[in-house]
Formats: sequence, C-alpha cells, structure tokens
Amino acid sequence: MENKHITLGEFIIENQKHFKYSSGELSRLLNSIRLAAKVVNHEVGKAGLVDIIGTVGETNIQGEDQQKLDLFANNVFKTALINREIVCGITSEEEEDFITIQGKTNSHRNKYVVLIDPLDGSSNIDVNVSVGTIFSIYRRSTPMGMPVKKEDFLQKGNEQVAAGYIIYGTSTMLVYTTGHGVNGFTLNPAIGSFYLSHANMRFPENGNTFSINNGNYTHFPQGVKDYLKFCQAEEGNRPYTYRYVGSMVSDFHRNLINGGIYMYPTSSKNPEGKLRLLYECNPMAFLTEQAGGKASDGYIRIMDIKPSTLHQRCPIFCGSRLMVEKAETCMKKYL
Ligand code: AHM
Ligand code: MG
Repeated sequence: MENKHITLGEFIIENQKHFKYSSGELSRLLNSIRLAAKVVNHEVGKAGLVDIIGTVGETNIQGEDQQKLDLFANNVFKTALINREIVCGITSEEEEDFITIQGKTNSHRNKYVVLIDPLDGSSNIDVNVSVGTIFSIYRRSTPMGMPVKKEDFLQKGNEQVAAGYIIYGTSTMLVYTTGHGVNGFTLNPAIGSFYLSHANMRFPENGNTFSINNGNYTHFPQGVKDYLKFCQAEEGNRPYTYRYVGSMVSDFHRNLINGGIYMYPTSSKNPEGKLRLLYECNPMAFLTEQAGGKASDGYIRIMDIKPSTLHQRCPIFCGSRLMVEKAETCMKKYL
C-alpha cells in the first residue's frame, strides 16, 4: 500500500486480512478507539482554557487523586466501546472492577475485552505537558454466551490481539499494533483524520537515551543503580542522554523513534513497581516487541507474566534491545 495520504480508517480495513478471525469486528473496535481518541484530544487541547483541570476531589482505587480529564477520558472510551456490539467487557485503570457488557441484541456474544488507561500521566495536564491513552485488546477466554469473568482480563500479555497508545503531544498520534508490526498515525486537526505518518516503526537496536525517575535513586535496587552508573560512565558513546517527561507514553514514543530505554523499577517506596501490568506494561511490551525492542521486568519477559489481579503493578524496563539486555545483566547479578 502506498503510504501517502492513507488514513487510519483505510489502513485498518486494508490490514484486516492479517486478523486470525477476520469478521471485521476488530476493525470496528479499532475504529471506535480512533473516534474516542479524537473526542479526548479535543478536550485535552482545551484543558488550559476551561475549568476542567484540577482534581475532582475523588481518589481512584489506588488512592491517587483523579483529575477531571481522567474521568472524562474514561467515560468517552467506555461509551465508544459499549455502544457497539463488539466488546463484552472493559477494565480501566480508573475503575475498581471490570464492566460487563451484555450487548443489545446478542447476549454476551461479543468477542473482545478492552483494558485501558484512559489518561496516562495525568499529573502533567495542569502544566501543559503531553499525556496519553494506552489500550490493550484480547479475545475473551471464557465461552461466549456467558457474562465475562475476571479471568478474561487476567490473560498473559502474549495473548493480546492488539495494543496501542494515543499521544496528545505537539501533534496527536495514534500508534498501534495487531501483531504485524507497529504503525503510527498523526492527526490532521484541520480535517479530523489520522494519517499514516510513521509506517513500520522500529526501535533502534541500541540507543543513547535513558528515562527513569532519578529522584528515587536511593530507593532503587543495586542492579538499577549499577545500570545507571553504566549509563553515566565516560566510555564509548556514553554518558547517555537522560530524558524523563514523566508521561510514559511520551518517554516511550521518543525512545521508540530515537532509541532508548524507559524504566520504572521497583524501589523501597514501591516494592512492586508503580505501573500497572494490565493497563500500562503489557500493551507497551507488545508494542515494544512488535517494534523489535525488548520489554522485561528486569528478569523475565513482561508478556510471560500471569496476572493475578486487575490492578497488579509491575516493574518495567523497555526499549532498545541491547539497552534492556544490559539493564537485565545488571539486575541478574544480584539474584
Ligand atoms: P498514572 O497512570 O497515574 O498517570 O501514572 C503513570 C505515570 C507514567 O506515565 C509515568 O511514566 C510515571 O507515572 C511517572 O511517575 P513518577 O512521577 O513516579 O516518576
Ligand atoms: Mg497510567
């Protein structure tokens, strides 16, 4: 397919042939995410203008303040997904439990479950720094015709059929994979269409940027401290460049394009790590591998971890393969 002027909608249909069960439902599901992304983008773009920023006064189930835009984005994605006869269940970083969707005409016969972080990095909204949406899609694992169960959402990351993110940045982009590489689409705001702008995105095998919250340094395990020392040593192409936006989607996106590693390890403050396996680590791991990179918890492949709870946290090291392998070597020394 000639890349010029291909819209996301056209690309989704054109690539439907890759899907194992090609009934068009996954295409329609991706199209509903595309639509919701445009609505959220519009609202995020106005965040500084209207009285929508600031905390609602509620806290989410992890005890963190929720911002109004988190709730807005959560509702937009939920509505877009519920109103089509495709999705049988949704779980979100902003919801305590999963949502069952019976479907209007087809009692519990929809095939897909969607796991979503509707607005990641939301503490960046009031300071006008990029935020993102992360999504992950699985086929249900329990038989059709019955309400979804928790186990439908607790599948290993390697069962994902699609995953992606939207970055609300200097441009708004939607980047996704269905297991056949990673492609990025940029929104033309004047027309309201996403265009294929980054075909077949690949992590450079090696990079020279590392991203981590260095403020937590003293709380990191020794393996992470050793790797950070390596990154900062005067040798070869080092010291590497240090960049940390504090929005995973933005840090990941930069590293995907330029080469680099993003890390959110365990620490004595967050012994399980901070990021959620289902809503953040697994989808980003799927994208990483599809782009030729590596995603690990420091020891094993993220997508091989069997989740046990919906809001489980997980340490993550993801990005350029050689950088992640070096970080793993440092971690494994202290096993
Ligand atoms: P959130 O889902 O509550 O927004 O948290 C996830 C975000 C990531 O986007 C980002 O990389 C990380 O938390 C930043 O955390 P910290 O401020 O601890 O470095
Ligand atoms: Mg998040």
